[in-house]
Amino acid sequence: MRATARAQPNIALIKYWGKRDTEQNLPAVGSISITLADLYTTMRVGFDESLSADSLVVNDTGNPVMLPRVSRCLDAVVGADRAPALIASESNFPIAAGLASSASAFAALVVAADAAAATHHSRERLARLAGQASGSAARSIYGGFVELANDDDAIEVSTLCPADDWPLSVVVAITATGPKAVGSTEAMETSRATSPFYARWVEQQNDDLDEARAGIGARDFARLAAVAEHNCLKMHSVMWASRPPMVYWNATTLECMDAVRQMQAEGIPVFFTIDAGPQLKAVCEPAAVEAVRERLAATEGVEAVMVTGLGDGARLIDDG
Ligand code: 2P0
Repeated sequence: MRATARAQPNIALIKYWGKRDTEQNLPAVGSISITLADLYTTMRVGFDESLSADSLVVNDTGNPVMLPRVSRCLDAVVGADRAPALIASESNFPIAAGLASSASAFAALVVAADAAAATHHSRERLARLAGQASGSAARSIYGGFVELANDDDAIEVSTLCPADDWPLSVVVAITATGPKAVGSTEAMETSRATSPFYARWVEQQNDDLDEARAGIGARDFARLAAVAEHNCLKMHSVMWASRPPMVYWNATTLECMDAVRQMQAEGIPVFFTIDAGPQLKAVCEPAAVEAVRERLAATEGVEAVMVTGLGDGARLIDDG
């Protein structure tokens, strides 16, 4: 009745922003992401009839705030009549700072819970269960370039291209640590309800998905770079025009963006993307990774840089 799973965060190149059903947590748009290799969350789940209630430990500290969401996710995987669970998670990167820690956490959680309770759900079902808990978590069930298709009343998640087939590198510039001011769930609802650009954002998403899919299919870096930067800045425009406005960037985020622009002008194959937090993620061809790492590390205000390749989906690492 115990199992441990590991999952990596993913970074969306074509972003998920907005929900069409908050009850089932269904996204309003499809998305395409890359699953990372070297940042990860390890999640241990043990069901035990002798416990009186669920408990959650995150990085060695009790976390009652996240517990209800985790308990609901376990109910969805195993059934509400399950035994209480002891859940412990550890991440090797800053959590709740726009690095998609909820994605790796919930992807690892559903895989661990499924093994611990021997429910034997399919991968597709595990992706839907992870997505119910946190939309982006559905994508971390799979590795490489992953598409979350938003069709009918369900989501379909699949790998477009395995990590080894187009091995890109990612340099994450940490510009601030600590939790963000507004969580994504709330921020998306504010955008849906108030941003004058929201309807256009939803309307145009399939065009961006088509373009990104074509770029990935052709392994065309410049084509993917152009649509990914466009989609990222469009999502942030939706946020900036919301009421209240949501600006997740800081001055260093902009310095990093400028550094990427300079590298592009020098012919270095790199592009940026930014999520609901101040970190900038630079995606580049592996031959350029050292130049990109050095340039971002030397950018004023950058606290740290992390370098990673692309990796596999969530998996069981211990089923005993
Ligand atoms: C993404 N983000 O596609 C986008 C880009 C942030 C910006 O998915 O409410 O934590 O739990 O479904 O998955 C972050 O949102 O939101 C996110 P919920 P989630 O990666």
